[in-house]
Amino acid sequence: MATADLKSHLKSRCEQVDSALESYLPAPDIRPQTIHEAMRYSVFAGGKRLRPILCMEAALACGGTAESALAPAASVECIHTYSLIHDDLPCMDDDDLRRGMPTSHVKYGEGIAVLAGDALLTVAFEILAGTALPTDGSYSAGDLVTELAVTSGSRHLVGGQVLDLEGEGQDVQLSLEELKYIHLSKTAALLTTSLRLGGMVADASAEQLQALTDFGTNLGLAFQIIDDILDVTQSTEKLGKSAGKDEATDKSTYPALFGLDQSREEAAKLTAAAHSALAPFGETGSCLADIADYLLDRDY
Ligand code: GRG
Repeated sequence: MATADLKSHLKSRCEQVDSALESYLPAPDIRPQTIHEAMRYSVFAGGKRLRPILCMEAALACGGTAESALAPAASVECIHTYSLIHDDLPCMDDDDLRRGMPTSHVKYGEGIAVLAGDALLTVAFEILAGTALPTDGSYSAGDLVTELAVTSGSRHLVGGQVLDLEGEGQDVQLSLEELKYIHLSKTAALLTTSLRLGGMVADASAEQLQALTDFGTNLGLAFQIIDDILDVTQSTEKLGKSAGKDEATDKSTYPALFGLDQSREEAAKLTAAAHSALAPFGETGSCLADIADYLLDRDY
């Protein structure tokens, strides 16, 4: 797909995701209003909606419809937004800006920010549990919930954050293997699960689910390297979050360990591996392939 067409396709997917989120999230006038406003504040602050879009495109690639994946798509965006809110807290990365807006704790205070994250984490499972699945399909709502729970918990998202916290500080230099492990847990796991949930809704075969897993793993690793490159090369204004923070905090990243050129080469190699993983889909995998290229070339 030409870049302009892909951009307009992604924009219309974003609109679908936003209207699904609008309908799934508790209304802002439900008591206690503050928490529902705070949940919506962070969810609708912007964001690329990458994870929900991958979920929908994976469903299409596996022969289903993008619309049938809207519930899991909304649920992974809730998990992602929760992780951003908590990651920005003073006890974690201590950031004031996210998605171009003041972070949740700056706007609502730390207590409400913690609770908004908690509430998004839990509503994600409520939304996911309500997914309509093919009646004669191979996957149950329990399979979907287990998939998201394992990825969100101590073995992946939370676990990656633990290693990230432990790896902070001037006297700690992470090895490449440790860095890759953090990237797999913090970034690649949720991208992969987004794809797999889309696949499950479309009753994917074992081979298709494995292909989505391989695609998501390579895409996720590339995505994090690009994210770390952008932290060095782009402005806070462009990114909508504090730029230059990794260098300022002496964080072990790909660019810090290997420089920008080698990091770009590695991201390109991983993107090529992501493409190869899509082979079983043939032409139906072309949108996922285009998204991988688009993410490699992104500037925010
Ligand atoms: C469980 C508190 C907690 C954290 C888990 C996922 C995570 C660890 C922390 C979130 C912050 C972070 C740097 C995650 C790495 C993945 C990443 C680059 C996220 C940014 O994702 P984008 O660019 O964000 O898709 P938008 O705002 O566009 O949705």
